[in-house]
Amino acid sequence: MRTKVMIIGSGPSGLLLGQLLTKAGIDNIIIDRVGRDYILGRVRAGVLEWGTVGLLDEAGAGARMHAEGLPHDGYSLAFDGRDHRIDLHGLTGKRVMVYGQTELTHDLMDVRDASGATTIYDAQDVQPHDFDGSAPYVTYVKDGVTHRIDCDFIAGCDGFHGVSRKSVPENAIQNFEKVYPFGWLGVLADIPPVAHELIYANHPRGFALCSMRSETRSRYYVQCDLDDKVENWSDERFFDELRRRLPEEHAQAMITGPSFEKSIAPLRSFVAEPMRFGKLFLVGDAAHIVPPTGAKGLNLAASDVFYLFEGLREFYGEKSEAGIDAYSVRALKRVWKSVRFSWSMTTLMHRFPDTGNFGQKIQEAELDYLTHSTAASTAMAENYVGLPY
Ligand code: RFL
Ligand code: PHB
Repeated sequence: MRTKVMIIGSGPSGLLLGQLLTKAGIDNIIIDRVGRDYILGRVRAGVLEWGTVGLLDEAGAGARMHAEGLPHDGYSLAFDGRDHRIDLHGLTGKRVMVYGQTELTHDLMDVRDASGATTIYDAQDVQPHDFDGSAPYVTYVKDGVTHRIDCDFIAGCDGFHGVSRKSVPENAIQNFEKVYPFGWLGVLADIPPVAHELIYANHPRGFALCSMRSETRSRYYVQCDLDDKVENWSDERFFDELRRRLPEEHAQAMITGPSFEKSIAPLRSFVAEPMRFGKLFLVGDAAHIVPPTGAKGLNLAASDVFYLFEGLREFYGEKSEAGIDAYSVRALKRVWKSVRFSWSMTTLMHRFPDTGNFGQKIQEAELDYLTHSTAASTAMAENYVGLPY
């Protein structure tokens, strides 16, 4: 079998790239080691930058998002018992869209199915080969039989634990990493969100976030210890802790109910450089991870896809390699700015084990400055709605 672009990974990066390529008439195959239902069972991102919204529209996958997603013009920073709104739209003229990654992935899978493009699920031992030469190919095992697909390019859209980055010789890649000394415990419950907009709360007991998936489904998080276990957190304990970390008016207004998903995620900043190795491109979480505090992971995956798609379209349409040659440099410039923003929001909002009450006071002073200086809140808002591509 042969295709132009072989895409490893059927998460948001792989599906979005695949759909943009298909719409541009560039033949591609997506391959994933797990199945559709498993991918749709993962609860992850919830906030889309407007650039991501535009790319989903361009891919022809935006209809349900516009019908069911919630455009947000601001969010709250809560600290020292009070709540301060960051007016995203007033400060930047832009807004974000609250729409779950699960829904977005579902929509992209549906448009791909409708396009007739090939997706191979439940493939074992997926391996990219010869990407430093002129004839790359991918092998995989399905139902006990080994298959080979030849291609012009391989897009490694296979997430942080995927095979693409691991296939690059160690001396050709440089990794930058910071692991944070805490995690996020998240719950999903069919209860109305405590407020119409997201609340990011700094509290001496630790960070908390009130997000949502719809008017009737809430997504809430509390900072927890890295070695904590979901089994230690009954719904009752979770909601008690969440309430304690929120300003009184929200704590009192909060409606609780049984959760149907509960999980702990570690927090990490990670970047691999470069993002291109001959005919192999790393895209999205395969190349970089940000802590979720700035809501940037999925949005960075989308901007990588934009740069790579432009490069491939130029290659096939205009026979120019300029775009693919520039991919890594262009993508990394934006990646590092989002890595910086996510790190700074994480540092500002969480309780760190080693900084004590001094650290808490410094955070409160910075939050007070941020929420009262138009210059500082504009800088924060500009990063949150998404820097230009
Ligand atoms: P994914 O989604 O991990 O998809 C990778 C796909 O590759 C497959 N795969 C393989 N396939 C073949 N062979 C192999 N060897 C393979 N290894 C892996 C996997 O099965 C999978 O289907 O990466 P992608 O597409 O780059 O997308 C990245 C996003 O998923 C991620 O950045 C976001 O979820 C991060 N994130 C958030 N991002 C935001 O922009 N806004 C948010 O509000 C936000 N909140 C979050 C988040 C991530 C979280 N967690 C749990 C990590 C909240 C959380 C809690
Ligand atoms: C979410 O809704 O899951 C969410 C929202 C904002 C973040 C992180 C996660 O910063």
